[in-house]
Amino acid sequence: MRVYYSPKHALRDSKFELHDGQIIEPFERPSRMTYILNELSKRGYNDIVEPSDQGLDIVLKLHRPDYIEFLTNVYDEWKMLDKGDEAMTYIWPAATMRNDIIPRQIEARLGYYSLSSDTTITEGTWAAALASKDCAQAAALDLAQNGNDVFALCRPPGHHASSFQFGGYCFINNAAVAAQTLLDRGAKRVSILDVDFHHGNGTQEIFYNRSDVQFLSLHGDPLDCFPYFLGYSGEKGSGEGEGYNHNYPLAEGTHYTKWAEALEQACQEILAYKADAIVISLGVDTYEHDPISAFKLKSADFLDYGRRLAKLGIPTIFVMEGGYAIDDIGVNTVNVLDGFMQT
Ligand code: SP5
Ligand code: ZN
Repeated sequence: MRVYYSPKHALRDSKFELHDGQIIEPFERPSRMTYILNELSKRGYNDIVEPSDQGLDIVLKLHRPDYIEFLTNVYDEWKMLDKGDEAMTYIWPAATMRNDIIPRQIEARLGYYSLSSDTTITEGTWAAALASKDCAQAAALDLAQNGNDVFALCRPPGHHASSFQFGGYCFINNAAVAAQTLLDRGAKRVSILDVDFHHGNGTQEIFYNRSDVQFLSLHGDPLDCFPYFLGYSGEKGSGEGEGYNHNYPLAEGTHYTKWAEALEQACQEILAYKADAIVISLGVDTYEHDPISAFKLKSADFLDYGRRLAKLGIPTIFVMEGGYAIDDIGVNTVNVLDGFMQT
């Protein structure tokens, strides 16, 4: 399986994350990629390609132009104002206030264009996010042209990024970029299956009223788990998109047997939809030792669900999302790919 990867991910190297009332070193850090690359090389995945610049055309079909302009310029603006090293958000348009105005002040705009305070913006963040998106887009082009399954080793991740908000360590929705690229290259229907521990709120929102992309997500019950305010089972899509959104919220502490039952249901929906291609939002933070998540998957379980995904017999792109148990992130990620390749 070919891997798309850019060393430019390392340009995002934030020092601050607000977590449990303290500022800590971010869970989403550059060394995550080192562990995955080491494991890939150990198991013979040597076809690793750095993508070229894919431009912004596809991105602008998914994200609002003012959001993209904001992300392009925000760090320079921040720096000119002589603030700290990283741009941080402290206020949002809460439900009791107006959300139809975009203030001038930079922290207010950071609030307007974000959904959580776990994600700062550093000098290299936008360049890294663009390179991450290029991995997903080049992988999708490869699949569209050659029909081969591919792995987009994206960092920063993407599934929390909505049409106009960053957060949850995400800026551009890489899985959405992959799906849109496939559609633009002739696919009629694309399924996005999100197996990250957290609900893919951004992906859901971007495609909520469309029928050409089916979105399915297995995740920690948002009553208890980030991102809390989306990801409930009653969210089925709207307008044209009604019936094309499927959420499988699962209780904290869920073991593989229960998780695999939900996966089976999602697989049945994908087959009924007759998807031409599948994008897997591959977060391995479902792992039992993940520091910020609460499922109980063991390393061998990743191999098993890789096999189940292969049985669908549909061309597949894996797009890297979360996973913060760094020592084991390589083994768990490559287990999914190996399971998939074995079948
Ligand atoms: C891509 C991805 O996996 N993003 C996840 C972002 C989650 N950030 C907020 C984490 C808050 C976790 N608090 C849980 C405490 C458990 N002890
Ligand atoms: Zn996650």
